[in-house]
Amino acid sequence: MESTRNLLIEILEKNKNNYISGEQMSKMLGISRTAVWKHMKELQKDGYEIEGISKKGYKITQFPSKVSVNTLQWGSKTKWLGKTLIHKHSTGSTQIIGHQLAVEGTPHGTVVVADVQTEGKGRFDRKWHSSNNKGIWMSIVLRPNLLPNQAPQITLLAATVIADVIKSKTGLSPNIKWPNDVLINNKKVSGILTEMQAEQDRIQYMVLGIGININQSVETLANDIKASATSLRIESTIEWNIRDLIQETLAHFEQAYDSFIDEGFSPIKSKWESYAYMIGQSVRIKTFKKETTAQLIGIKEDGALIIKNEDGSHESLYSAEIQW
Ligand code: BT5
Repeated sequence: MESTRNLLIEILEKNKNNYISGEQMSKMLGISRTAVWKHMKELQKDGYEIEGISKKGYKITQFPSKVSVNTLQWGSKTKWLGKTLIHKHSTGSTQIIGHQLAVEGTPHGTVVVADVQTEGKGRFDRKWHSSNNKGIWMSIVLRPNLLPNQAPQITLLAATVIADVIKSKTGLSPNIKWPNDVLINNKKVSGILTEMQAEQDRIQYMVLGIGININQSVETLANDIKASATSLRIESTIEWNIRDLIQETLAHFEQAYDSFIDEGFSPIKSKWESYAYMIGQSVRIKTFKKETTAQLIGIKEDGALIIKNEDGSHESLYSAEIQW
């Protein structure tokens, strides 16, 4: 059923500039014309706009922007990511659901998406503004066969994926601010929160939280982030299809994750460096122990940030904030 509908969407997408008859579709899908018609009705319920003209056939005029389990799974380009998918209209935080599901044994690649989060979380218990239908608020449960100290690599991988999606879909030029911010024109458009449950030598599970501001206007951004945050709409003046961007992000993530598992971190490191923010420049950096001025040099294979202190010494940081 699901794969028939996926195929149907694929056929409609390929033929979006012309009409395709019910008979052609029934032959291509190996189902009756009545069954084709029933699938069309289901698609329409989920926001696909399909024009049907007798003797000519069907043509899709609008893909849905509405986010639902159906619209995310139909037309999805992933093999394993998001096959278990939970969509909430409103929830405290998708991270909390991700942890609950992980503890209950949900499979690797489970995705939780919300239209609005009432208690979106950043790192160190900071707040993450997640307004209704204005962005991507989602968590991915992963069960990687990695050592706990490799977890930061997943954060960096996710940042390159988000930067890639933004660049390829919108043509904008994102940067990545170590470790977990994606910026456009020096303002934060996306943040990543990586949480995990681990034993000394094994990650039990990770919950990777991704927040991307999509359709906020300057007026609708919360006051405390107006000066520091942005959205794809603010930067491009275009309203974006959130469903499409979620699917795109999942497809890119799956590909990047699989190649990370096969080929290791090197290709991601190079890509990360191509997006890196302020590399080579002097910045203020705050760690738990100190606040200092240092030059950003790059990242290590394990994801640590390499800085050059004012006395010329190099240092690797695993937890720090680069100040604005
Ligand atoms: C982050 O923390 O950037 C991680 C954000 C992760 C959000 C996702 S959404 C899905 C999942 N469910 C959750 O509950 N969380 C994850 P951090 O680096 O600590 O940045 C937090 C800081 O970013 C805040 O203190 C604000 O200054 C700023 N901020 C808050 N909301 C923002 C927004 N929507 N856009 C840009 N900046 C924001």
